[in-house]
Formats: sequence, C-alpha cells, structure tokens
Amino acid sequence: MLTVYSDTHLKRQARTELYGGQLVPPHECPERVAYVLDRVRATRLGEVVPPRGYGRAPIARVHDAGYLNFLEHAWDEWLKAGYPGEAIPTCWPARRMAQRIPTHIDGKLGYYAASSESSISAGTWEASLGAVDVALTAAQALRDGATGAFALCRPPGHHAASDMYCGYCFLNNAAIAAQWLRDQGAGRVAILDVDFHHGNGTQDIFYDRGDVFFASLHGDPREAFPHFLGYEDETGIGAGEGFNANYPLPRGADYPVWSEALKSALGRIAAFAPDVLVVSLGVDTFQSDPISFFKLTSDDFSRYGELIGGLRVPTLFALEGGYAVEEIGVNVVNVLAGYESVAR
Ligand code: Q9C
Ligand code: ZN
Repeated sequence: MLTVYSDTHLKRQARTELYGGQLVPPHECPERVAYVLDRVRATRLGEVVPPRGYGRAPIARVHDAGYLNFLEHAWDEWLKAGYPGEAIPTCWPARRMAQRIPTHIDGKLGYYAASSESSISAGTWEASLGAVDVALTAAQALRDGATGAFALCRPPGHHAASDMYCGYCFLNNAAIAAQWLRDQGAGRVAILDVDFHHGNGTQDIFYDRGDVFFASLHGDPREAFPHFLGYEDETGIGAGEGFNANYPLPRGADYPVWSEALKSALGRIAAFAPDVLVVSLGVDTFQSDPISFFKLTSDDFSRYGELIGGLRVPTLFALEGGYAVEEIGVNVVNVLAGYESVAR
C-alpha cells in the first residue's frame, strides 16, 4: 500500500496540553508519526511518497472562511497580546450567551474552540495545511486506481468541525478528502471512524447529507471525550436522515464487543454501496492507550483490517489518534497489512 508522508508535521511542536489540571507535554506529539513511518519501512508495506500541494480551495469546501482566517493568524495575534505561553481558550459562548465573533484573540479562541487541551503554537497552521495535502495526495492515489492508500498525517482531524478546533484537531483531513473525492466524481463516499473517540467534527460536517455516510465506533460520550456528541440516536437530519450511525461502547470493550459493532457498521456501509471509503484510523482503541478505555490487542488490529478489506471498496486510511507511542506503528500497520491481505 502507498503511504503519503511529509515532515511538515514537525512544524507543530506544541509544548503544552491542558490535562488533569496541569500543562503536560502533548499526547499528540511528533514522535507518533516517526514510529508509524519506521514500521511502514520495516515491514515494507509499500512506497512512501511526499504530498503534492492542493492549496486552500479543497479546505474551503469544508471549513468556514472566518475559521480559516482565525487559524492562520491566531498565533501572531496571541503573541501580539503579549502572553508568554501557548494559546489556550479560557471562556466560551456558553448557553444563552451571544454567538458573536469577538475582536480580541481571547474571545476568538473561545468562539472557535470546542475544547481547551489543544494549545495553538507557532507552526500549528502550517502543519495542519501539510496534513491536508497528505490526505489529498492519498485520495488522489485512489482516483488513480489504487485499492488502498495511507495518509500518514498529523495533526489529526476528526474532531475539527467546519468552524471549530477540538481534541488535537484543527483541519478535518478525512472530511476534506471525502469532499474532494465527491468533487472529483465519486457519487457516494462512506467514512468509517474507528478512533477511540467519536468523530464529532466529521459527523457535524456531513450530518445533513445523504451522499456521505458516516459511521463511528467510540467510547460512550457519557464517559468519554468529546462528551457532547456521539450518541446512538444521532442518525442525521434532512437529506442526511439515516446516513449517520454511532456505536457508543462501554468501558473495557474488547475485540468481541468492538468487532460486533464494526461488523454492524460495515453492513450499513455495504448497503450504502459507496464508491470509496475513508477510514479515520485512530489506534487509541489499544489496550494500553494512556487516555482511552478499550482493550484491543495488536493482533486485533490485523483482524479488523481484514474485515474492512472484505468490503472490497477502495479505501483511504487517514491517521487520527493513538497515544501508546511505542506501539502505534505496529498497530497502524497491522490494520493496513490486514486490509491489503484481503483487498489487494
Ligand atoms: N481525560 C484524538 O484522538 N482529551 N483526540 C481527553 C481525557 C482530549 C483525542 C481527556 C482527547 C482528544 C484525535
Ligand atoms: Zn482519539
């Protein structure tokens, strides 16, 4: 399988994540993709190619113009405000407050953030743009006839909505790739989100659409981030009614429990008959992930890669979460190799 990779991700080197009441080194760190790249090479998964540049137009198909302008300039505005640390929101337009966009960076951060762990640092915008190019280059490979392609991107994307950053995510790589594939002529696109966390951003972006089916397996939002989306009764709205499927799962879910939900999601996707599948590939479902509560083993990742391959739909895998850093490469490549063993 082709892997697309660029070291532009190194431009995001945030020093802080607000976690447990402390500023800690971010779980979403550059070493994550280094481990994955090492494993791709060690296992000879396939060629590793750099991305092409796609510019801002495909991003503007998914994200709000005001939001993109905010992200581009947030770090400079934060510096101009004279603050010593990284940019973290401290207030929000909560219930019954005005949904107006403030002019001061403190207000803009709260307006455009859905959560506060994802410090904006120098280079966050540039790295986020780079991740989109990685995803789009992998999508292009599918258009060119590949059965599978892997976007080795960071920062991740699936928590980012049209106009909100959230959960280490700024631009929604998978959603931008899915929309781009539609714009290139794919009639129906399915997105399968297997990250431990609900893909709230992706769900929100396609919630009223019948041409993009979204399914997500994740920790029950009553117990797990992002807490405010991902319930089973969220099934889509308007033309999108029936095209959104959530599988919230309990603490301790192991492969028998998790794979039963996956098989159900794959059945829904098969019935939708997509031209192409985008997998939001987070491996924070791993048993020793430091911030999650599922119990998948490294072998389980191979097994579910095979199940996805059984769909026989050209598939773009975009990296999302996974924070057991030393095992992330084995787990990600197990999925990809499992897929290829069936789908090639
Ligand atoms: N106590 C992704 O996997 N913090 N984002 C959770 C748990 C945010 C995860 C706090 C986790 C975001 C792409
Ligand atoms: Zn996650």
